Amino acid sequence: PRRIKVAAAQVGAVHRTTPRGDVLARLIKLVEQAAEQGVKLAVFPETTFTTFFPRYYIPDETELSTYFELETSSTGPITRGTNVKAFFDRARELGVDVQIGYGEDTGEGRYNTAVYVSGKTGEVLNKYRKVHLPGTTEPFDLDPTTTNQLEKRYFLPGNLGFNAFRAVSLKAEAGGSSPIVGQLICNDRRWAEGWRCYGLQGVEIMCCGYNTTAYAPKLWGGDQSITREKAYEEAMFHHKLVVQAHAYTNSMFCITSARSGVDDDLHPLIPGSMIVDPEGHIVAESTTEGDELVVAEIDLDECLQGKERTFNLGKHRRVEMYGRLVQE
Ligand code: CDT
Repeated sequence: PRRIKVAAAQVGAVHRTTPRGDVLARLIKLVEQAAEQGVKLAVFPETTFTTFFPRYYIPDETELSTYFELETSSTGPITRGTNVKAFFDRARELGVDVQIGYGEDTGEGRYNTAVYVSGKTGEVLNKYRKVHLPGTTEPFDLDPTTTNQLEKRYFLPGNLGFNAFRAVSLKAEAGGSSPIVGQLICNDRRWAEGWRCYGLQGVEIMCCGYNTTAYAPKLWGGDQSITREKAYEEAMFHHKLVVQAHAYTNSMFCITSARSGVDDDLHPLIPGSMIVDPEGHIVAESTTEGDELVVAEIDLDECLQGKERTFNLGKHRRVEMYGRLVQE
């Protein structure tokens, strides 16, 4: 067996005015809880250090820049601009691998990014920039109660592709063979293409943080009189549907981590942080909308059945029929 204890580190409400120091203290507490429970990998949400700012129209560049970490290396650690180093230092002290999402500013472009950092060395083992940016460039309206989705305004589409990597930091835990890991960010999980790119690289653990609004009829379209309860139910249903289905058809575990709760007392986000196995079953899930560590011990050997039989991609795919997938 290749058993590893992993966690989804769900993070509850973070308001536009919440000081970063407060957020960091909460994140550090989650890492400490993870270490206490013997967790070796903790996956944090998308844009974890701040509120989910793309829901706001922010014309003031001075404010907008505060939601980003300034980084000039495409693979290097988060080094400048803010105080997030304390989080990575603590994870390293405790020996916990972390994936965490944040707004990345390279000086030339801004991206919705997640890094995977080794708990053994503090090195960034991989960086991923969100490929599928949902929403619009212009706000639906300027009503402060409207949940906008301005990722296309604030970010460039990710340009690093879907590159799997070996989490060498987890080699010993994984029976001497480092787990193959993939990264997605929020809306990416709804698109089969990214999952398949990772499936083809033999990924065993998919890490995916998200901010999924629980009520935004202007974003979704359709019935504008939908109740809050129904919208929440639908958002949870689709989240689980895509994660469970894609984990199954690509024979991999998936750790999904929510930024949840009601931001600014106005903008609800679904929880639903989960650990899903390669047969598509939920093995652990969050029970609150607040900060919560969702823990499970997983055995990577469970990927083998799917990878070698039902979804043996080398054996059963018919690539000569798939040309349309890469046409405009
Ligand atoms: N952050 C993010 O990508 N959110 C989108 C909003 C909903 S689009 C139906 C998501 O896919 O969860």
